[in-house]
Amino acid sequence: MYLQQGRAHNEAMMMKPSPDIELYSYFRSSSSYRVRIALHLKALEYHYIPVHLLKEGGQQHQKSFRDLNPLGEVPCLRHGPLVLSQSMAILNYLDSLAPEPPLFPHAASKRAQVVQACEMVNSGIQPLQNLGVMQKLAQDFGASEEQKQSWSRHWIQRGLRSLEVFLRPMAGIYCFGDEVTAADLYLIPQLYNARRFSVEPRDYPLLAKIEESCLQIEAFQKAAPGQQPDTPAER
Ligand SMILES: N[C@@H](CCC(=O)N[C@@H](CS)C(=O)NCC(=O)O)C(=O)O
Repeated sequence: MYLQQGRAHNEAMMMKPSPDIELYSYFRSSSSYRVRIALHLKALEYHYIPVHLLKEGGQQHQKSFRDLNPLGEVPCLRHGPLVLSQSMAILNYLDSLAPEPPLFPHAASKRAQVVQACEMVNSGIQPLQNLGVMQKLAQDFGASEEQKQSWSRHWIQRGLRSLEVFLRPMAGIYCFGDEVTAADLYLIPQLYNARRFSVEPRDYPLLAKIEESCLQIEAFQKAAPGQQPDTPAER
């Protein structure tokens, strides 16, 4: 009974767009890319609000944006009075708002493993090569462009190597079996990002195969950095 009610509610939601969702995003931001995939997978309509991370000294540092996210990072999602940052919090919220398809498995052990894979990217790779870290390395330690690239490559390669090993026993066509989970939403943007630092996903055969499967899904295609309202004509 409750299940049926839940499903009916969810179906009604799927048909009814949620134009009151606003996503503050930057086309090339891998963390924003994760949330865009989730919104498209769940067929939730949203307003895209571009935050240019480089223009005007970085629009993420402007007061109007810091009032939303004091950390000055995208993504940031607004739904009515609720303002959320941190992709993990946002994905959890979206999973409650529109439970189908679920991003996190219900079984506790599987759910924890999916979160582990997400965090291997979210804590173990992305923050170490984030824009603010790169800028600090240059400003305070005089790191050259080449040194910054080499630094980033180190953390990306270390993280992807570990993910390749961790996911091996669990993977199917996606990170965990044959259903998309949040782990895929963290992996695919990180592989996009890896290429920007000349790390080739094909050096990680399992991850490359998962990427190929994910990129066949429309939601991943629509969320891609090349398809956003703020994607420049020439990059
Ligand atoms: N853990 C955060 C990471 C957010 C993050 O680092 N966003 C980057 C873009 S991918 C950013 O806004 N960087 C701006 C800066 O470093 O100044 C999340 O999952 O949302």
